[in-house]
Amino acid sequence: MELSDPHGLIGLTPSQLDAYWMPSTGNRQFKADPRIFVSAHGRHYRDAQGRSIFDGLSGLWTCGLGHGRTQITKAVSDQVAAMDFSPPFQFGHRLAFQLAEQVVSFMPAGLDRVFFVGSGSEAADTSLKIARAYWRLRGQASKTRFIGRAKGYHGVSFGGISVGGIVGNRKIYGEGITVDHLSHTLVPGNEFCRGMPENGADLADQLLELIALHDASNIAAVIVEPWAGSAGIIVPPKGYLQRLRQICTDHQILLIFDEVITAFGRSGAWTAAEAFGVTPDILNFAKQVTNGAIPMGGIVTTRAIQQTFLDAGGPHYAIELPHGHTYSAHPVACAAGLVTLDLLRQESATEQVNAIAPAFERAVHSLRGAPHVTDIRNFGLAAGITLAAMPGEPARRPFEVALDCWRQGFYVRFGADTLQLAPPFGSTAGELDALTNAIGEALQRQP
Ligand code: PXG
Ligand code: PLP
Repeated sequence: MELSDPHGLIGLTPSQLDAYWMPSTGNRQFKADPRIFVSAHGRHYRDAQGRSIFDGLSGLWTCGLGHGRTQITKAVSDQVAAMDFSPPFQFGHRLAFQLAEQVVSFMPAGLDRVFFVGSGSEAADTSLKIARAYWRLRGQASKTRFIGRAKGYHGVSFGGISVGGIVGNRKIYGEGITVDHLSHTLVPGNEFCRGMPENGADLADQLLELIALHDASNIAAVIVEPWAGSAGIIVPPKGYLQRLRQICTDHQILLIFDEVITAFGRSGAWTAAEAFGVTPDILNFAKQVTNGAIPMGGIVTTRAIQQTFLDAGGPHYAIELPHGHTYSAHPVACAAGLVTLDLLRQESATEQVNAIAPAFERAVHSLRGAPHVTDIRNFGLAAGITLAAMPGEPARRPFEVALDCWRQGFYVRFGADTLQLAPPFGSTAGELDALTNAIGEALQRQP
């Protein structure tokens, strides 16, 4: 169906459109040409014009189980009726403890203490604060520096943008916290690689150079996404994460994996840590833990790290970790999380992902040779496609292609010079072909 007269059909007045300052959105363009979702079921949204839109990014990497899952909806509405809120500090509710145990059952061995927050950004700050506090409590107060990675995304708080390496997200905000960055692993020769690339494991050795520069006695932690999501699916070279793990262990630096996108199925394993066989000291999660229905995030760490806080906590009634949010372990989020984790297991989400991943890989790599495509990368049920820049406008072409896909009835994510795909776990080969065909057609129309 053609888009016509969007302002007449979206059911919003111009002043309503103006009143809402949308997050990470080109507000001028959006308000001139609004894209409004009104409902979501299964793998499709419906927009204000009544069109069915295939969900090529599972919401925002959140809804791998598909939309409108009745078990989740019911758990949420039952919980909000039974107990809408419970203060998270000094008092508890059962669901938080039950969910913590459930989360642990999805984690690699050794990660068994869960701290809940409300988003991936809060998870990033929580992990960084715990890392610094851990060393201070162990008498190594000079270990305060953090090391992130170029093109990394760790949310939008000051901590997250400091360790993050997406330049556009930080340059207008001034001073952050003190951080160095490893290089990203997009190296020449790895273009159009399916899964993990062969070249680039040695880039982990840059950590040794940063240790030589600052001394490990001044470095608290390294934080990376095991595979980078927002930057357009950057998959670690074979051996890279093992090398990073080894260097961190050798030099007493904590390793934090930001698994906000990669955990709970999308990697074809319950965590990317499991998929790659590398266990961090702290693992951050969010998004898929509630299938996107209610905001929630968290970090998982080891009992040894938690014990350091308990041992240093002073009198028995004292707070050993002065950190937490009003909405930490919100009962409605916990209810959504418990059902989501049950469904992920019942429906064998990782097996679903691994069964459809080869068809997905074929479909996305069929775009090799299409106009403007300079690289395609994939892992599990996620793929990134890099497009050649228009002169002076590197971010324009992905935006134009995504708008063309939207007109064709497909929601795909665009960011900087890439398109990103992360369809729901239950997607069919036919749907994935239709999705990549739509991108192919849009590319053909590009000047
Ligand atoms: N870490 C990672 C690895 C993420 O992907 C966050 C932290 C922050 O989570 P919150 O819940 O604070 O947004 C994320 C979030 C994109 C896109 O375009 C990705 C995210 C958020 C918005 C857009 O790929 N990931
Ligand atoms: N700002 C003020 C004035 C507050 O009282 C609070 C929490 O009580 C916060 C910020 C933090 O909000 P949250 O706990 O939701 O992160």
